[in-house]
Amino acid sequence: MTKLKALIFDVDGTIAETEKNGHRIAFNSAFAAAKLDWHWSVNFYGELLAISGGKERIRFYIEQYKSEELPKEDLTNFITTLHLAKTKYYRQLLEKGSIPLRLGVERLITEAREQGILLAIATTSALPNAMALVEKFFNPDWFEVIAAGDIVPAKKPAPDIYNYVLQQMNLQPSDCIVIEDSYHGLEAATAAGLKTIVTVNDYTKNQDFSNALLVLNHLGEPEQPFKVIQGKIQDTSYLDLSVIDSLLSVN
Ligand code: XBP
Ligand code: MG
Repeated sequence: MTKLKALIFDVDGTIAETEKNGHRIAFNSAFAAAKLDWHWSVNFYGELLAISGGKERIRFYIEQYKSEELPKEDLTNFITTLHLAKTKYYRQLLEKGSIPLRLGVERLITEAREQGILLAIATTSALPNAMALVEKFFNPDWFEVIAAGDIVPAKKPAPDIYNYVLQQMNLQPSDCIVIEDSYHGLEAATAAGLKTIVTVNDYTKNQDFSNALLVLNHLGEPEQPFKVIQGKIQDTSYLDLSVIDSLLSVN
């Protein structure tokens, strides 16, 4: 019988490739609408991803690169307003289908639901963004908890969001597996005592995932096999619950 009780998913970069063609574009649209000549290129945005959270990322950028342009007193309000506009643009991009799910995500979520495995979301992104994605592709009722953004004091790599999910679900870390895409996300889950499978993307593929149970290029499908980047796994082309069970039985 399976030991697993719940799968906890990160959103950005894990459920969908949201960063390059989603959040980044939305930040740039918000800058343009505010008549700021700021532009975050694909490569530069990769550097900015070291800062978790959209509001925190804007603040870092201003402090590092644009400190002379803006009045310090109104900075928090200014960032909040800019980020609200960014959220609006991001949701529009999701609505029009610019942000597809990653390979294997829908299959694994469907299998978990069929087998009575609980589902949860733990993301740094703002709640309206997480909800828009869940509403577009799934149904909020499928998830025991959708934990997002400012609901906890400290964002990833702090473990707060994962501790919150565990509390809300009344589960132990050993009951769950996390699916993440980034070093920050892995560190957050690991610090909460959770075992993590990482599916890398272009922004995260060179990061350190030595704490992960398994590192893949994506979750795979029967006809579109994954590549195993780190870890041992039975001979298969895609990650399903039986593979997760076999991983849990040896780790
Ligand atoms: C995601 C993030 C977020 C998004 C932007 O990290 O860092 O900040 O880039 O989202 P993770 P908001 O995948 O580890 O949760 O603008 O909504 O904050
Ligand atoms: Mg992520």
